[in-house]
Amino acid sequence: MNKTGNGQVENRHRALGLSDHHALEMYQNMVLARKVDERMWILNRAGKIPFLVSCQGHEAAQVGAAYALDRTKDFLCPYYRDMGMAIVFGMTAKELMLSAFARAGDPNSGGRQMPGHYGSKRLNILSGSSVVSSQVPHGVGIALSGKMQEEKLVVLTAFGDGGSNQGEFHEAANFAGVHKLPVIFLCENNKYAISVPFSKQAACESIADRAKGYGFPGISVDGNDPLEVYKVTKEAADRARRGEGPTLIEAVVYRLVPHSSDDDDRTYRSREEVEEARKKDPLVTFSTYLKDVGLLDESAEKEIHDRMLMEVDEATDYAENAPDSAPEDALKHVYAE
Ligand SMILES: Cc1ncc(C[n+]2csc(CCOP(=O)(O)OP(=O)(O)O)c2C)c(N)n1
Repeated sequence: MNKTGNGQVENRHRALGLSDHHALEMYQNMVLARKVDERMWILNRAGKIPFLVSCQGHEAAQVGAAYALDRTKDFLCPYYRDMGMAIVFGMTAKELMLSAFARAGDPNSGGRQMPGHYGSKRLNILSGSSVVSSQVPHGVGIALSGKMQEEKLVVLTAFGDGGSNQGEFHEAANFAGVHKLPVIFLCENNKYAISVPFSKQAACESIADRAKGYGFPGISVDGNDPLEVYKVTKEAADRARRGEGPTLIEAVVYRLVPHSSDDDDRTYRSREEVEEARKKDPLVTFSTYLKDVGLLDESAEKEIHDRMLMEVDEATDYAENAPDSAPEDALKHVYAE
């Protein structure tokens, strides 16, 4: 915690040009992502939804980064954990639940994609495939198109530490560096690719180091701090809009739950390690910051949690009772008609 000369906690969000309203809204979005995710685990264990990949522990990185973009014209090419980003770009709890239940009304794919494959033409979110890092060259393609059409748009594409070892990432980064494309590569480094720890994935110290080889800046930040992530992403977006090219941001986070609803993380990491990481849970640390600067107290915090929980309850009931996709729609958009 940084203190000013008179002993008060430094108001970091205002220094970044974020109003009090925006700081609270960021927190609310993080809470909503967490509560939707927690409900999805319960629904999965109750046998009501088939699968989930969780955003728990990544919310600050996702919300902080998405806040730094211009939602009226920028694009997201997210990966399966990026629920917080999808929420900031306008996806509702109802829409997320329709996707989890694979209902016809799911705006991501009408129930045809796996959950966590965010996509919405309305919200400028490009649908991805399950192949790790395939969204990265797609993002670079949109950035190229934006540059050619002089649209001043920025694309943010996100992936994990494991994803940063894929050829797609390296080829896309190289091309974007050569052509100075308006793209932000956001690596959410949670230190594991399923069971493989970072030390067995890469010999470099930080994923941010990789940017140097492609001729653009690489920055490593504390991904548990939404304001830090906002700051570096805003700088990257401003750089991109000025025509100065890409930036690689490594947001160091921790995945607080198993890789997916089908994983048992007790086989590859100790409970002590997970408990230690929970002390830096971004929801707790950001709420402490908001209290320290006088924006939040216990009752306002409870009000936000209760309101978000009610939204999740309504979304769950709505999606559970919504109609399934029609079987004849399964091949829609797969083959030319
Ligand atoms: C090309 C490819 N290889 C393997 C997989 C299986 N797979 C799915 S997620 C994953 C781990 C990815 O880890 P990371 O990029 O670190 O992201 P995290 O899930 O930890 O956020 C793997 C290996 C896949 N989907 N695609």
